[in-house]
Amino acid sequence: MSSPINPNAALILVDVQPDFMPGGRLACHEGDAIVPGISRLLESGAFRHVVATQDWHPVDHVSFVSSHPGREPFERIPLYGHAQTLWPEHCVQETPGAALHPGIDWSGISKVIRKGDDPRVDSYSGFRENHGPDGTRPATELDGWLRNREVDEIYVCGLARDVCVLWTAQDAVSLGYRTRVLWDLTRPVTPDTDLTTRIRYEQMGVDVLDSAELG
Ligand code: VGL
Ligand code: ZN
Repeated sequence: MSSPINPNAALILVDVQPDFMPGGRLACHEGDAIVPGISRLLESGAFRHVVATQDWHPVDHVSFVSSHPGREPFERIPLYGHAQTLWPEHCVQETPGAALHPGIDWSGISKVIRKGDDPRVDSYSGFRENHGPDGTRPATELDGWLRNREVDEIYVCGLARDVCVLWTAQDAVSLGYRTRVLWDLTRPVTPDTDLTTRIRYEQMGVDVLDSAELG
């Protein structure tokens, strides 16, 4: 994997956390299968800039079904004029399920972006929170951090392929980054919609490739 990857490219590792893996509170289908490939990619040193996002919720977070008595997990409700999925409690701040996955050596990464810590607002994308009570989507530090380093190209992977990876890629495209998703290093919450998910990436102008194609 030693490769001619653009030195102005960044790798964004989205929500590689135990709660999104088998045994976790909001397990993605085969979520742990991405861990060895991500480790290899980090060890290869192929990317100058590596950023991890970390889903990081307070216990009373608005996205938790436990905050909405009488509702079922995965039900969708209207919230601030948009649909909000009610998730099982996951990635509660300071719990083991919210840690960056302990099977990966994170020491060489450049930046960690924590998201979803406002109890009133969900946050899928690494770039911007979801819509809040005032109708805006507040930015995280990610875009500014990347621009300060003249990053113009982004490779995204992690969890989940149909939620946070998708929203992160979508924002990256709209912010003008050349955007690619490393498909084999992602897994979905909902595997039955995988084909539609893949088409959505392609329709937004995201290159879909496998990590073996790097270099
Ligand atoms: C995610 C649902 C809720 C994700 C985070 O990382 O894809 N999905 N919070
Ligand atoms: Zn979450």
